Amino acid sequence: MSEFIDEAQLHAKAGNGGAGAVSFRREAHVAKGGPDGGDGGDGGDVILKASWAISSLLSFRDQPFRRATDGVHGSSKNRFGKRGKSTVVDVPVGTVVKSLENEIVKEFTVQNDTWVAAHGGKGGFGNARFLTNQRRAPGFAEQGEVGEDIWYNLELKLMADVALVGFPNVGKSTLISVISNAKPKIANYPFTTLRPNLGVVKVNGSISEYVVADIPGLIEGAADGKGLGFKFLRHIERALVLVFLLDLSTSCEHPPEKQVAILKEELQKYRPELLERPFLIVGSKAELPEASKYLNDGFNFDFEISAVTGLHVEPLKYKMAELVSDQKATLEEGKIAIADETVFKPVPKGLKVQKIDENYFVVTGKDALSAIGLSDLNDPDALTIIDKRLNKLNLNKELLKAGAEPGATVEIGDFTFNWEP
Ligand SMILES: Nc1nc2c(ncn2[C@@H]2O[C@H](COP(=O)(O)OP(=O)(O)OP(=O)(O)O)[C@@H](O)[C@H]2O)c(=O)[nH]1
Ligand SMILES: [Mg+2]
Repeated sequence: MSEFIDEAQLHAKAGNGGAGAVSFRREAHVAKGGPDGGDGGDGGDVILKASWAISSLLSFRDQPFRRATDGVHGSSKNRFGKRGKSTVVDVPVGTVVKSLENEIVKEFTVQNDTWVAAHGGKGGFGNARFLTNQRRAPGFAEQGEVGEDIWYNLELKLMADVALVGFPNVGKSTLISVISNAKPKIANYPFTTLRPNLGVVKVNGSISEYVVADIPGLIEGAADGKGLGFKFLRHIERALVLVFLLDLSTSCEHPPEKQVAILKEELQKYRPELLERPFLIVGSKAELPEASKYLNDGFNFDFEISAVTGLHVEPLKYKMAELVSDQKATLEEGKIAIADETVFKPVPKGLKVQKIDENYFVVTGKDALSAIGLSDLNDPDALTIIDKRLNKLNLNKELLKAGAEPGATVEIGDFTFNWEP
């Protein structure tokens, strides 16, 4: 079934945190009042949310980039910057999120499940936060943290929402080719389709979409193994809606009424529950003159279509969407589980030391970058704070482990210094 896996990439960029402000109160009789620089706001997150309304990853293939907005900088008079707005991105239930190294980081198995794909950066502290007894006039503030910026691989095992069931050569593949993105082989002889085709149907742009399966034609005795269709009946077991496509031309050996009776009987023999699903009775090739014979003899069709001329194809498409969404609405949460195990892999944080050259080291990692994120790196007080923070992150230990010697050049982001343990 591997050909039914939908794949796409997601590039999630969360908002950056706003910077803290450096500001001093203005008072009539004091040259420089106390610090009153407010904090920056946090950046917004990029959040994924599972939704039945989406059936494929097509929208990510069109455009993989999803971003949230930045936090606003703090300002004077202790005014905090506003938080950035988070972005909620709908993904189909059944989506598996993997890192670029192909490790599973999240699976969406139930409706409305949410997960943060990229965390917004924290807003920086304003200079008011750095006021101490010894430090009356801190001349620096914290920069906002950079929001996470991460690529993911997305995978989805496509499941049919609607199955087209019919005798060979009735036009199933032709129909799926005009309503969906599937491009199956079409030919005027029975058993053209040898394997199921899945196609995604988009209705109203991308607000609602569903997956249609075109399976090989069924014939009398299919449930007992006759023809090809039997092998593929299992593909329609999970379909929410069935469409019986009946040939109105003279090329089928049975009239439509007989066709549907045989099809239902075969499904009944295979798995009786299949007949409890909502279904539509659709006449195919309705534009042919010979079709009028059946259309007037009292048998009731839900739709009489022509995939070739497009007759009634649009209303059929909408009706299928309606039945699918009704069915999905009644589905219990958590009915579909794709894998037994869910592995959560935290996004790398902390600090990492890499040796670049003789006694030259580069430090990366989110926490290390945050630690040096102060506005004025020449301010001695600011340097003391950075020193304390890096100590807390065990920078000294990590540098020793990496083989650094006193005097080594150490680079963290834009900040370079000579290391004295
Ligand atoms: N006149 C007319 N011919 C159609 C229509 N739809 C399909 N056909 C023709 O019917 C033949 C069979 O079409 P397919 O779509 O391959 O039929 P199928 O049901 O997928 O057939 P199998 O894969 O063999 O089960 C082709 O020659 C199509 O061009 C239609 O609406 N009107
Ligand atoms: Mg076909």
